[in-house]
Amino acid sequence: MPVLAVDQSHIKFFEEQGYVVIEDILDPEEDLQPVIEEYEAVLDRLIERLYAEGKITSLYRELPFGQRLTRIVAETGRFYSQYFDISLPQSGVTEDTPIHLGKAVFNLLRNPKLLDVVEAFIGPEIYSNPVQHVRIKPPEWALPKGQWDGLSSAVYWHQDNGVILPEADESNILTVWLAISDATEENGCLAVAPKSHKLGLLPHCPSPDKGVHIPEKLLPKPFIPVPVKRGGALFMTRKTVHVSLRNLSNDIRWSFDLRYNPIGQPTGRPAFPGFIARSKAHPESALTDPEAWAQLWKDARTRIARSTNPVYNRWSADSPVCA
Ligand SMILES: O=C(O)CCC(=O)C(=O)O
Ligand SMILES: [Fe+2]
Repeated sequence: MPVLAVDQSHIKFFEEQGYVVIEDILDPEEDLQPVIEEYEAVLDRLIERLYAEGKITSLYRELPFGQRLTRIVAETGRFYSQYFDISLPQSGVTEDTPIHLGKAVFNLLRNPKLLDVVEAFIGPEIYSNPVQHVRIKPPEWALPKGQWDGLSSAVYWHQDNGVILPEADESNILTVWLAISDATEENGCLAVAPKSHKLGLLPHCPSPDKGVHIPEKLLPKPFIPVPVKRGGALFMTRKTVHVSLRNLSNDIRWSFDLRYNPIGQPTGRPAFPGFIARSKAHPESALTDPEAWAQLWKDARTRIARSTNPVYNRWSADSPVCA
């Protein structure tokens, strides 16, 4: 029997502090390598297209993944986050908005070692919440100047509860921030405000160059950086106040932020598809087919593209706290 990565001391710390890091959940070779290889193919296709369009001067085949991505971002002055992301953007969705829906990612979302740990937090009826992203962040020097993109730039202070709809305010959504590369203070790991999950939902302000964020004057203090080694994860409640630090290193910082909630609870983004990842009561209800998962997202994309983009945000920039 493999040893479970989580124990009662993690759960107790999480309940008291609002976050906990658990290392060595996933094996870099067995669990992460298939995901990395899938993304290498995504980057290959993107680079070949950019080269054919004359937007870059080389295919950069000799460079490792992180340096290759960094190079094309720096050379073209553009973000490519949406080609890699595993969710749709919150605005401007068209029938061909890129999204990555590969089998290795689906297997990651339902990795049994990961779900064993999730089960220790939220129980055995586990729904994969569609509020999920991959963030492959190039070094800050390489990013387009004067532009902000939540998947590539540093993210401002927020609670995850603040970026979903009120329908999910009572849902027990667990954030699982999984490190694919070692996340350090230098390359932009997250920082959290311990015990901030006891403060309730704080006011957030929407802003085009900062995303939905908590205004500075309302921030709980102190905060502490939370490095995570690849294969480990930071777990947070939906009310834990957190931020990501800037990537001041010379390589990418790669993470997935996944969310899970007990089956039946609202996800906070009803226009997006989640799925049953594990059910002890009805094991046969779990989704196991990667194609079916990909199709759920493609259908959602078609639906959104043919109507108006839903609103995902409850906050107003006109609120006095945002002044
Ligand atoms: O990875 C980041 O930079 C931000 C992640 C985040 O806010 C989250 O996982 O909820
Ligand atoms: Fe977050």
